[in-house]
Amino acid sequence: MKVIPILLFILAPLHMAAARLLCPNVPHVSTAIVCGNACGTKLLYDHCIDTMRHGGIDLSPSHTEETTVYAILAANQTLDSYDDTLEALRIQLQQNKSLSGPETDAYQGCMDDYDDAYNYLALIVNNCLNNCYFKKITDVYLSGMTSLENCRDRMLAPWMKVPPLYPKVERDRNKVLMAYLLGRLLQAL
Ligand SMILES: *C1O[C@H](CO)[C@@H](O)[C@H](O)[C@H]1NC(C)=O
Ligand SMILES: *[C@@H]1O[C@H](CO)[C@@H](O)[C@H](O)[C@H]1NC(C)=O
Repeated sequence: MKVIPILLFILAPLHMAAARLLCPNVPHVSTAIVCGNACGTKLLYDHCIDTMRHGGIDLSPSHTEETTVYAILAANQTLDSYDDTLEALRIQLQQNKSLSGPETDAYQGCMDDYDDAYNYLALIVNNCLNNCYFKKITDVYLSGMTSLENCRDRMLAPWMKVPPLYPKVERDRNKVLMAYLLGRLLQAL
């Protein structure tokens, strides 16, 4: 398991998404504009709008937010989603007496994959987005997405019984994809 020590210094600023950021030269736009710019398909666009609605953003065309706020919101929701999956993995490992050996290994491996994915994403929120530092965002996102895909592949192994956690992993991949697309807008500025 890879460790990323720098990120450990703060988790509190995750809650700053609600406060308004002031990153220089970042445009303030409506939800429709930011989602239109980030997403190349109608499916993703609708998913983006849902993410913002769920985050409590005012969706009216006249309401604008700094693009960073949207990116933090999507990343923050993804972290919450990862937490939910990690908890479900923990419950399987601790309470499910019918897991086979390979299934136990797969779930244990996924715990490590998710720890990595979580750390990469926390790094993005704390060190990049909350610091108005956008240069490395897509690389870090891609590393985190690779960790999730490792877990997805474990879930798809032939010896896995209809894996109860597979839908959560798929949900998380959709969420992190959205957060990545919004982060990419910032890196491209
Ligand atoms: C994301 O933001 C919400 C609302 O501000 C907060 O309750 C939640 O704890 C945050 N998630 C994380 C992982 O910090
Ligand atoms: C426990 O693991 C078995 C084998 O993978 C699975 O079929 C079952 O759905 C799991 N039970 C719960 C409560 O998740």
